[in-house]
Amino acid sequence: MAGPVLLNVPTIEDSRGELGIVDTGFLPFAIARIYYLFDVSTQSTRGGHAHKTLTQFLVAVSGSFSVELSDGLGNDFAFSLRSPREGLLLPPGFWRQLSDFSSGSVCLVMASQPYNPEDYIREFGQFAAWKQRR
Ligand code: T46
Repeated sequence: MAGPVLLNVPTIEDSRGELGIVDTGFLPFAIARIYYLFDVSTQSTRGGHAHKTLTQFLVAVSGSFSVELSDGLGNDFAFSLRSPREGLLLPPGFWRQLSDFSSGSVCLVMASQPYNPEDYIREFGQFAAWKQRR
């Protein structure tokens, strides 16, 4: 899989509102777990870790937040998620920090694997060293 990328989520709009669809085959992985961040203080920062093998798709289903990424090799990426009509496809091997949550925002995450604490690297130096070894 290539680097992190924004994908447009197919939607259907009618007089009642809009419906976003993440159907089978839309993502390049089978969804094994869904979780969401809500009631996040506008001052809070989430993340501060990398995943060794987990692929994710993040959607701001309400409000907005920022995602800052590092590949641990000197390349940084920044995304502003502010629409339920798009999402960030995030491959494994990126340090991430989520911040600038708007009041009432919700970050929905679709993930390729069940929760596994051993998939996390929570210290940036260890992450950078792990990337160098790959
Ligand atoms: C990520 C960002 C965007 C579980 O028990 N099961 C789970 O499925 C998850 C996701 C978390 N937890 C536990 C682990 C911690 O004790 O919930 C607590 C908070 O998790 P964490 O500090 O990892 O939360 P965030 O917001 O920093 O990170 C989460 C995801 O963990 C991570 O995969 O990419 O959201």
